[in-house]
Amino acid sequence: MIIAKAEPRGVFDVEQIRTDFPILGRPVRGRPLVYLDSTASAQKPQSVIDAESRIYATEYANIHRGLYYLSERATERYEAARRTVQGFLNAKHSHEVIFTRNTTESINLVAATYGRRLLQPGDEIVITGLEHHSNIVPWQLLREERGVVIKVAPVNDDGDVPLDAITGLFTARTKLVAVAHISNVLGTILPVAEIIQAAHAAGARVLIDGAQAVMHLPVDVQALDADFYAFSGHKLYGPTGVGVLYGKEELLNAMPPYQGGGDMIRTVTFEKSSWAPLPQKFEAGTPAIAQVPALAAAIDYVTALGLDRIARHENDLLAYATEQLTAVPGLRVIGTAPHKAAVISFSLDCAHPHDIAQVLDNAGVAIRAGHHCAQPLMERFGVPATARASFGLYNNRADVDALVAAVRKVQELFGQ
Ligand code: 7TS
Repeated sequence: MIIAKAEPRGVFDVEQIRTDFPILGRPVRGRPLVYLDSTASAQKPQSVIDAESRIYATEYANIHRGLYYLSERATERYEAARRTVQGFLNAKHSHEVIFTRNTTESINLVAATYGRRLLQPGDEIVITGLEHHSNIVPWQLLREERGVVIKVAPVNDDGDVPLDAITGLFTARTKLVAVAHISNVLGTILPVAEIIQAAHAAGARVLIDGAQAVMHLPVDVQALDADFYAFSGHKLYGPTGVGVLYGKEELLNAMPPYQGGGDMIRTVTFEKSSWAPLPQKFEAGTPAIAQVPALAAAIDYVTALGLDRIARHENDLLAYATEQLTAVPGLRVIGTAPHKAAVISFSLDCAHPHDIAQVLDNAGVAIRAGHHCAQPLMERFGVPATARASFGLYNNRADVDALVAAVRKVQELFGQ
């Protein structure tokens, strides 16, 4: 008899997982912490905290330079982490993984090198109306310097950007398409595989801002055929101060260095310098020596849990939270696209988002209120700000219940 190998149910033990995150055990304002701001930055499991402190305690020295034991060990850890990221993104080569400070720096790197060297005045960059400022402003700086043209694909009332809203902007001058994989405000998941395919057919390169994607779904840069893919460690349960830029080898080789300094050169004379090969060419100066291996520990952590299972857990929370919140009178959910990650922006007709966040904070519930570094998107929806609850792998239904109870309290306090 053949027994079908069923997907184990209930093995995603969120209560057990929560014990991996020491901060979730601390009270806030005398109440258990309900952390619903993972979109801004995620909390860290003990294994990540340990990985970073282990480097300082046992294996710390500057990398790539010292011909002695500790420096060799630290260099090995750093380069092993690069291979971990390579595997995580399924990049073809480890030298296609560049360590940066964060997503912001990864995008600025592309704008300052690929943009400055390879784009001409009049060339067009297509973005969407739901981008974070870090995928808007670098292109505006480039526009001031190089005279490139920025075109913006509109967001519809659901918070979606249909494929044809993007491809409809393509012309013979379109050279780069730079889009978020997932919106940090609305949770909308953009059809990046289709966007990349269409952009390539139109002769354009594509940068994906994956800051909000890598923690919610598996990413395969080769299957996507992405030209550039950027993310931050701190949103992926990893340390602050380290981010990643993936770029195709041929593109990275064609690009000039981003910053000049130590580690990125082959030879230096006062007349002329030459550059180190990838990835060093883009990693000038002493990098995040202790944080990079801790990012690898974060990747190991989410990989062991399984991104598919994390996504299922978060989708369950999203559905539950959406149902509960929409039952609150006067509450408007902003962002109702069919494909969404576990991020809910909302407003109440009786209270400003800052008031909502403050009342929730008194109940120990941490949410974000503001424009979320997406001011054009706020304008699109005609609101100055939203309240935003976002969920990570460690959130549970009790967190949703606490959120909804606190939102109902806002209604009581501010409503008629
Ligand atoms: N792109 C997206 C889609 C983001 O959500 C963010 C940060 C960034 C880029 C920039 O990431 P950083 O690590 O370089 O700062 N988003 C948020 C947020 O939603 N609330 O705080 C930061």
